[in-house]
Amino acid sequence: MNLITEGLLKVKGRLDRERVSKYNLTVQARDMGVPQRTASAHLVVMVNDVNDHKPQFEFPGYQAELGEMAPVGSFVASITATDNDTGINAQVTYSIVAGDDQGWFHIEPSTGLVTTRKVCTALKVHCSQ
Ligand SMILES: [Ca+2]
Ligand SMILES: [Ca+2]
Repeated sequence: MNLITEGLLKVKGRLDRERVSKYNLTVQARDMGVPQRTASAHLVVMVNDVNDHKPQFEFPGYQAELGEMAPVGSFVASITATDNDTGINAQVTYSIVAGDDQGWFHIEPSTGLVTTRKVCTALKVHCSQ
């Protein structure tokens, strides 16, 4: 007759993948006989990510200077943000959400590279395609 007992493993607290993403556990089973016999097995626990971090910009603000009549496609700035999550939870896309009503600037969604879309004069009122 085989006596089968279950070893149920539970977590004691909240797991944080950003601190520990993988646990290598060694589990031991022992009988109550004399002499006592034991066996061990490995249990690898992978912690799945949840989207609990927002993207963070490298700097709180950016400043750029452009020459008057800079040609279309001129480099303005390179914006970088990182995200401590993983996979799709860490994928960052960039967009300009305010301050560019005239459409002077373009930001590359995947890289954060900002370039000019139009030729702008210093007065900012004469922009042409
Ligand atoms: Ca995230
Ligand atoms: Ca996370």
